[in-house]
Amino acid sequence: MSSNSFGKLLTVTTFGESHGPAIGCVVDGCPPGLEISADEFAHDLQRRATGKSRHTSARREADEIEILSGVYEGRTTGTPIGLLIRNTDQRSKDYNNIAQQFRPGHADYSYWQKYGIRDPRGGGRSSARETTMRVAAGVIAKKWLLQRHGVTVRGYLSQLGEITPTGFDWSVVEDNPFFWPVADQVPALESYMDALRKSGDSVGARVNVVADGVPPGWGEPIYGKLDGDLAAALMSINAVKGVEIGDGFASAAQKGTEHRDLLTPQGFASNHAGGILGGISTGQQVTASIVLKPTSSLRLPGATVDASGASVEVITTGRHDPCVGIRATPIAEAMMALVLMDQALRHRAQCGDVGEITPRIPGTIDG
Ligand code: EPS
Repeated sequence: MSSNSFGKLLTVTTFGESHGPAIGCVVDGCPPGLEISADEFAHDLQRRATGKSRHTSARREADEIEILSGVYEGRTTGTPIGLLIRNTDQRSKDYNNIAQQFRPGHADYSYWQKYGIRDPRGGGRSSARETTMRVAAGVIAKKWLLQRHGVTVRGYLSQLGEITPTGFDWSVVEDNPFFWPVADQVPALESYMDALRKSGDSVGARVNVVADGVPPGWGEPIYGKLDGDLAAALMSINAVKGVEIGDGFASAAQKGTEHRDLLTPQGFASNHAGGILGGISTGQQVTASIVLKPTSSLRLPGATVDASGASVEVITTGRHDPCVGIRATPIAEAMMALVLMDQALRHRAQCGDVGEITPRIPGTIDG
């Protein structure tokens, strides 16, 4: 299968299936000298992992990273960094009954039509399990961005079904299993998810991700725009159905006078553009938002066809997420970090000798 790699100067290749012996990735192009140890991957991997609350899949994976290459005495050497995680809690019998059926809303049918063969155990490569290695690779990018440029990337859940935040506080996002920015709403989210799980249905969600500290100049017009790369990277996350940069689709209803971000010597007066103009960062916060579809593996029966083309009703049993978006915040952060690091290296390669450019205004006023 091709197209398992992305990036230009920092490339990431992921491999492995949800129920295979292991999943892994190769991160190539990381500059030498970055201190990194296996322990440093645990935090983000655990933020994304299943089995952390009753609101996500009950599969329990250790998600322990083995560094296979590219690191010597705790520092990157500039050679490809090989990372591996062994799968330890597959329960492939959950998929025996549906191995010859196509779940509605799932990639089963389209993978079958493309390859004429598929690994039905846990969805193979189309499983959310594939996102694990994106998060692992993202740990390297987050660390490099912070050390080299003071850039931070963080995200939060900005919609769960029809529920939206009633306020905003970064300090509570990591204190609840949803990455939700309003502490008072968490009990309501828990009740909503409990009822949803009981009903056997699933729901969609939205995640916002932002990068602070990105300097102006990152991004390559025309075909390597920063927003273009972000859109592609975020859309490549399994289950993502929509991506917005800045005000995104809301821009359709805006007037130019409302949408444009006025420039002052003290900084931009607003940030409707999401920190990107002409595909190049402006020095403002880079903002993106993604929508993940409702999980398609449902125990509620649905019409489909089987591999012989006969009409059947499919029921999916097993340990599924009623809302895969609940675990998506670290994945979106990782993809944004990887794109930013790639673009930072590309900017250095072409424009590293340009020198100081004036005038440079700070980012967004009060932003
Ligand atoms: C998934 C189904 C469940 C989840 C899995 C994603 O796995 P299983 O194959 O065991 O039924 O647990 O998520 C992970 C294992 C993970 O690490 O994210 C699916 O169909 O996408």
